[in-house]
Amino acid sequence: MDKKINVTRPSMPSFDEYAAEIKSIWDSAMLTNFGPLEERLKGELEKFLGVKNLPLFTNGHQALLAAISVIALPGKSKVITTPFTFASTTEAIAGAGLKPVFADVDPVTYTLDPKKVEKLIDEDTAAIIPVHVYGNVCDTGAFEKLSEKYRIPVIYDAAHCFGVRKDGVGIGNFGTASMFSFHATKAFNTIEGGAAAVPEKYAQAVRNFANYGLCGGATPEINGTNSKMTEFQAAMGLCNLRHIGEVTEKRAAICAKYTEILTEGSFFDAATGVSGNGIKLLPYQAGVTKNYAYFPVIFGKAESDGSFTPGDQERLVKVIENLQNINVFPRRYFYPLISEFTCMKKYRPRKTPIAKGLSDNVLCLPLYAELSLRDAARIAKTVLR
Ligand code: T4K
Repeated sequence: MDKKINVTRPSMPSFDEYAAEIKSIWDSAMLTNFGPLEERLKGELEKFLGVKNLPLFTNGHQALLAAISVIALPGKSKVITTPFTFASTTEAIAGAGLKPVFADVDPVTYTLDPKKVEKLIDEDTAAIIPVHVYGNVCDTGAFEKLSEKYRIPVIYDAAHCFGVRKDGVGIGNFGTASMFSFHATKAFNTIEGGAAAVPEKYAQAVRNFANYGLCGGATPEINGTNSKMTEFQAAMGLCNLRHIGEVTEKRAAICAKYTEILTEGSFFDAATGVSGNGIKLLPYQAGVTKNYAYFPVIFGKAESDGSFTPGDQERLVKVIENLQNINVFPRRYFYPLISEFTCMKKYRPRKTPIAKGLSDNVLCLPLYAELSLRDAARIAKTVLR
């Protein structure tokens, strides 16, 4: 039996490196509540991500909830967002007491379509929450224009976008705020963890939100929760950050191997990711430095002019079966669409056919630094066959 290969496997430092990093916790006896390691990691991440204010959280979901709670326009009830994402995005909106309104996505990048968003903006719109899904960068220019025109904050879910830059600018600088996830399954992890890149005027309130809204005194000025990052999480982050360059290079090499084999023997349009082999891969985005967080494959019909229609469930099911037969477990991120969840029915979601086509036909292949190129080749050949 081949060894089991999951969709991902966390990058970890050596045991000795982590043990050395957590040793100081036994001297300080600070386990949590904004301890010295959390403070150090915050500073190092601000530098690495090229952002000024990055309050850290126990997970990305809580960071998004904090950003929405502090930044969304008060007295308004709706947030326009994408249904093609992980449950967290919509649950953070609902958790902040707001109603998610779903707009469709762009067929090439799978990110929220600003033109479709504009049609849904009304006087009740409290915020727009696009997602840089799989590390594909949203149309930040168009969202900036919408934000200025309607005076609505844009809060990016950048859970998949750790370390991504656009035209040399850290992705956390776009929009009003951006949330990052440092979950074990992400390109960079603090075991669980997350952060919100926010402008100065919101920085203290967002940080306080993680500590019941307390601002040093005994009486909170805002409602909050308890979502502070612990010292053990911060220590893992400090170690993992030392190796991020090497981890990203390994991920890039695996993506290159997948791409090489999956597009063999037919045309491949890198700009759209469409290959004549009946698949669409992530598109190339000019000026964007990737982090190689995910490797989604969409199955469907490719035309020689580069157009692509998602839709080949028979093949998708067969591929999953064949991969499982060699002990490989890809995942259908993100199927079903969030708007199809039973708990979303109460919001009466509108139809989003592009997102639906992607969701029904997507498969994320295993991607993590320790995956060998030999295994990647074996997986890609199985998909092609
Ligand atoms: N927004 C977006 C767009 C997101 O994708 C996410 C999280 C969030 C917001 C929220 O951020 P966080 O609050 O999580 O920081 C996983 C992750 O739990 C989740 O963080 C992630 N997105 C989502 C896409 O995937 P599952 O339920 O698929 O994870 P699980 O436990 O099935 O793990 C997948 C594979 O990874 C397993 O086959 C085994 C392997 N694994 C997993 C863990 C946790 C390990 O080898 N070691 C581990 O410690 O949700």
